[in-house]
Amino acid sequence: RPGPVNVGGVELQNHLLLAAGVLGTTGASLSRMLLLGAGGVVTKSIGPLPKEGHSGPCLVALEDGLLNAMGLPNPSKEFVDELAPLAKKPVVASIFGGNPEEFAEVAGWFSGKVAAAELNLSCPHAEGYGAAIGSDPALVEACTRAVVRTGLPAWVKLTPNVTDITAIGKAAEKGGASAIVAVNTVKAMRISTGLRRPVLGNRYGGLSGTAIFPIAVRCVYELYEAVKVPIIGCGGVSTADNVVELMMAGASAVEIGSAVHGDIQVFEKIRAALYAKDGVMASEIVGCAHG
Ligand code: RRO
Repeated sequence: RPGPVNVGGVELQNHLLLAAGVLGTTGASLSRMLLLGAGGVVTKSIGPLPKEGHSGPCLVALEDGLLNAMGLPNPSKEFVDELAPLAKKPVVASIFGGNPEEFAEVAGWFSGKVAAAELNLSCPHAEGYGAAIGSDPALVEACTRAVVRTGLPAWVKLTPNVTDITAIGKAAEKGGASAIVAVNTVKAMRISTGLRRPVLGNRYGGLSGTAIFPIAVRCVYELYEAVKVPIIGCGGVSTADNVVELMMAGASAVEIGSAVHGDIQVFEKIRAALYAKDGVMASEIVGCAHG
């Protein structure tokens, strides 16, 4: 079993983190996930103004994943108080904004209160936010730099919904990112044939879960060849073998989201399997599928 794992300027309890969005809306649920085996936790994304989110249905379970269009619901600055009981814990604040100034403002609220900021430049259905910014290398670089100036390590979460994810990763690195998180959800849609209308209130949204795991592997593999900063894999991880596979592609740590919906014990289970016997030898396996 490893001691603390340092990734992207954050000391984690192990290589597994709770992904943004899932169970990250209260301090109590974040604390609980740390007690249940997560090595670190990422909050639900917080933005410059309170936001209600989209009208429902917002979350639909599919055969092999989840389809969501929550619509960035968040209480904005008020959320900072939720994290007071978690001081010194491996908590990462997911943040979003519509421009570099807004990113800097929100990051400033969390500066000194969390271990890092994760820039959400990747929500697939957020007009003016998320992937709208995260597909433009110049904006990615500027938003990253604005957060770095607040003093927080900046993790940058990328969208898979671009032609060349390495160009975006390089822009984040140029802006001073401490780590790259790959990936957010895949833009997707389902239609109810019975109701003759889209299943989501917002019509389209983001697909997560097992269905997107191969996309995460491909993105991490491509990024590992393009950047030097650590990569944190995310997308459809539900087993210890998935964690090892993403590490072989190049991930230094892994985030888990949808699998927590089906099984609150998933961190404990994966951790037990991953560190059985001699434990995962991250130093030997990270990136070993290359070359
Ligand atoms: O809130 C959402 O609808 C949402 C966000 Br902010 C995100 O980054 N990714 C996603 O699938 N949904």
